[in-house]
Amino acid sequence: MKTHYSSILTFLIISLLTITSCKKEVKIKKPATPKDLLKENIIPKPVTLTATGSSFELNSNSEIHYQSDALKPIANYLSELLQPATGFKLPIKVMSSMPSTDHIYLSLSDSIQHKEGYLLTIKENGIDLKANKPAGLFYGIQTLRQLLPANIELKEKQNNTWLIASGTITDEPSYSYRGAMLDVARHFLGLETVKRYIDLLSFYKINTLHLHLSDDQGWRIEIKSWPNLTTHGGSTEVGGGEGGFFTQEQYKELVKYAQDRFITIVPEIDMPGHTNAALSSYPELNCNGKATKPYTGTRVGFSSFCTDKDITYKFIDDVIRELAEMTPGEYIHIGGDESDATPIKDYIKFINKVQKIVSSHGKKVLGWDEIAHATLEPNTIVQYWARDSTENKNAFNAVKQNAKILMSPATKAYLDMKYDKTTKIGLDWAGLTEVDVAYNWSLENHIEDISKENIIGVEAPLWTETVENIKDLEFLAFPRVIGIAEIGWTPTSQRNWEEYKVRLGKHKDRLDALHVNYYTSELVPWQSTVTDTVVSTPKEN
Ligand code: TNX
Repeated sequence: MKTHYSSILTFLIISLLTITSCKKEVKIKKPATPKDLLKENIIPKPVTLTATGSSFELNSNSEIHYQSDALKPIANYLSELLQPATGFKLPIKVMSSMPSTDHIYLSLSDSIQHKEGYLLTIKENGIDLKANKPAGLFYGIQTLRQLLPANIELKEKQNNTWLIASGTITDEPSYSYRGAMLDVARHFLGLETVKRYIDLLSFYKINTLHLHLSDDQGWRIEIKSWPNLTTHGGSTEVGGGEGGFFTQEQYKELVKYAQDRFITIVPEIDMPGHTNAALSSYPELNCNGKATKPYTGTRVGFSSFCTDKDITYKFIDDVIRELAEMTPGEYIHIGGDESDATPIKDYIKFINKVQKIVSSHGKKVLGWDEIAHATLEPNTIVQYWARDSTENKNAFNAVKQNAKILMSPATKAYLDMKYDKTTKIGLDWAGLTEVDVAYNWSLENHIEDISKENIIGVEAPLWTETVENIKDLEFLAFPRVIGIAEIGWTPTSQRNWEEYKVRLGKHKDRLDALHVNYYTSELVPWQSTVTDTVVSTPKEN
């Protein structure tokens, strides 16, 4: 009997131990909180979205796994992006296949065909992001960023949970060139300002930043073989301020910074007009051999290189060579606009010669649409900036020569136009450009007879006659440049202003968290979802 009791007791103890130890093995999963991917507000709008009605929770146990060493920088970028607001230091690990559970996996796959496309699959137990190239992973990450609560953008640790709606997103851009242009010549805007702009542009999947590096009022890039360009030519700006310039080291730093965010820098040296800063730095570039006076006003069309002198082409060859050596991107922009002080036959000869110089340094030419007067080299791109259809003939000439067009119609894409009569900074020569006007157009329908095959993409220029600092820049660029980003990415058939304005309005929290000094247009239903955690930015303009 005694033995019997003791064996029952032993049995009970063993059973109990087994049960408790088994329990330890079982992972208790919190029930997933439902979230609807279709209610998220992604800009640019992705090509397809499928919701599965649940969510993935990013937490302190999450990890970022990447398929091969080449993807380490992007895994690192994601981990660092998520750290400040979540407080999680998510480990990054190389793993040749998708982990079974709870992690974010970044991989490359030929099943994604577009070189900038991505496929994002979000499940309760993990996130799978695939792309053809690292650029696509970067874009998928920007989408992921927009699926997290807006306070993910804050720099201080937040205490909320980090849910991402589940489902699938397949996405790729309509156009390969999605750009912004910044004029650092009229007012010099330094390294930190340009980096900040790059950060904000990359959030909306813009992939090119064109820097307008020289104009009548200032020369902004160090050229070692012609040092007076910056010591003298860089020392002025509109209004008589002290100007400034990028050293070659700083320029290279910018190129790298942009590259890390999948943005290509396109440097512009504007010529033969818009050249007073160079003409005042080197007398030999003038036909009369005399240096001009520095210029700090805002007129255009009065300056020209001397197109008959050999020294002019020696100078241009040196400048383009030094620039090309520091520029990994395929394009050098040669300006060519508003050359009213250059007779047309000289202008044509000049543009033909300069295209050859650019090709000899292994780069392709981009130029404002007037360059279509010349004989275009096979890969030259023509940037359309006309304000109305009477000015379309340059674009037609370009297409006749089989050149592709970069679309920057002044009435839609010029970020320096005022929003309305009350806007304190900006110009109005191309009209007033409210947020709806800047969005409500499409690249392939803008010029009759110029269709998608002729167009490489879109660029939004910001000329800085009235822009003195980052706050001015942000006020004119945002939110219009966000719409331009969507015009370049999302198929026209999937866009309309009524739907877009609601989505844009819901980016309020993100723009506030990023401290962007955007214009709070009355046409946009700005809507906050997390007012208590978001730091709002005082508006300055
Ligand atoms: C025209 S657009 C210019 C610039 C001015 C701008 C001001 C273009 C190719 N040239 O020189 O800064 O207007 O909006």
